[in-house]
Amino acid sequence: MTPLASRETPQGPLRILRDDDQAPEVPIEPGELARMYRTMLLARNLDDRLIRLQRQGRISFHIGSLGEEAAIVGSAAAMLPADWIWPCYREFAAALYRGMPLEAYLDNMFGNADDPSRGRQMPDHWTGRAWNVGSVSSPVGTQIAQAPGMAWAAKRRGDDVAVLVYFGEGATSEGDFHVGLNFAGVFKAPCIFFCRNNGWAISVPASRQTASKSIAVKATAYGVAGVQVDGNDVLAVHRAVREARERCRRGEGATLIEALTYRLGPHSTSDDPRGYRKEEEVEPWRAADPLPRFRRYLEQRGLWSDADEERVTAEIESEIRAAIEVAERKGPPPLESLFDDVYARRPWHLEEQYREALRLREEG
Ligand SMILES: Cc1ncc(C[n+]2csc(CCOP(=O)(O)OP(=O)(O)O)c2C)c(N)n1
Repeated sequence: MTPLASRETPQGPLRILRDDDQAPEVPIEPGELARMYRTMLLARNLDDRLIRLQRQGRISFHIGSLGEEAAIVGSAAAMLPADWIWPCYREFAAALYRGMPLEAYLDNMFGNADDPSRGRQMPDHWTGRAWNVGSVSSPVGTQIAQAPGMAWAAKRRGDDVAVLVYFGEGATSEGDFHVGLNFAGVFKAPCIFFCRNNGWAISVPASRQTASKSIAVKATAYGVAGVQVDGNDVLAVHRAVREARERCRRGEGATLIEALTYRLGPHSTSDDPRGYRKEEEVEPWRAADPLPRFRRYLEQRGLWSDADEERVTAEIESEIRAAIEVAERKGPPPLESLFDDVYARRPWHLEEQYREALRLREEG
């Protein structure tokens, strides 16, 4: 089920969903399984809609999760409400799973007046303190060093809080990867490092990121647990993260999880992967698409049907349509807000610029 065998550890990644779509002893409630699948469907529909909005010039950018939905939703579903997640940028489905409303996500996509980043960030740079979701940062990998700091603080306070941090395999070539994992290893921070190894960092293949056999094997050097999982098997991802969460609770510290998956789409709305990768490489991963795979499992357990698929898809489409309509109508943040949130007390030079901006607006 993971066509790029060259990225596997010798023992192979953890799998739960078998080739016959059955899975033994899945300790997840049927209602939660359906919610996981629904969120994966929502992510896929959102990707499709947002790419079209970008092509119509209604948003400026989108960075999607096509093909990576199992890795993203399976991991988010395994965390507890008091936990935190530190996203990369593809994990909007994880934030939605944790309760971030669709409208809040779309507020950021439009950079409108209700966007928590007040339109100062690119689209797909959402954040949500209310749902324990850290802010997406543009520089690759910075969150890998921030997350274990937060996890260590929780440990010092004696809170049962763990932190899940997402990143791609390209980010493992950044210094932050070493800083974060080394810190977590030394201080036994309750942190789960979740690498979505999706084969490509824009146009650079995973094979150019490391000479190691895998990303997971690097855990040994940092003295943390390391697991490689089939990232298109939502149940295996859930189990790997839940077990890592339990290690955090027992005070055993961090885990590095490498989820083998594949970026079926472009890096973002700004590139065309046909310029750097061959269609023959993509095809087997289309056949390993995590959505139909999970759906077949749910169907054979009697937890999902064609009628459910049709009803839920229609629900999702109308939710997305309604939320886009509201977010698009809100308009941009007020000009004055440009000068807020920088200093507690505005210094004289900013005060001057502020007055100048108001004057220019009045003059039209
Ligand atoms: C420090 C830094 N270098 C380069 C970039 C440009 N850039 C943005 S995303 C990206 C690829 C990241 O790949 P990966 O970490 O594998 O994550 P993926 O996009 O595959 O999910 C690059 C090089 C950046 N944003 N920050």
